[in-house]
Amino acid sequence: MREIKALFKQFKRENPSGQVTRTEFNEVMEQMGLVDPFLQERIFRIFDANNDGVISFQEFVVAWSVMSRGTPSEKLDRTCACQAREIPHDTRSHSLTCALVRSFVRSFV
Ligand SMILES: [Ca+2]
Repeated sequence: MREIKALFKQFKRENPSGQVTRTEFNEVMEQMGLVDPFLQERIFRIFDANNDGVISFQEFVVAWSVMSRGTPSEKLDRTCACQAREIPHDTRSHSLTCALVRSFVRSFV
């Protein structure tokens, strides 16, 4: 997570608006070895709380703090709760997302 934060700061320097686009975010994830477009999309949506296609610094901090607090299980519960609000009637997709997010969260613990 420290690595993401450093990269976000770099983006902020390069982009005075302080926002990270989907393309930029995907580049960050690719640098971390997360190259699956489905996983990239899910994680981007966790961060992009207002769904405007860019991640503001505030959104980044909120998502980051959610994912960096508590036990891995608690992180997963919170992260999946976010996802459930976005895709409430697609339980199979939700389960897959949980599995993917679990892998993502575990990479930081
Ligand atoms: Ca946003």
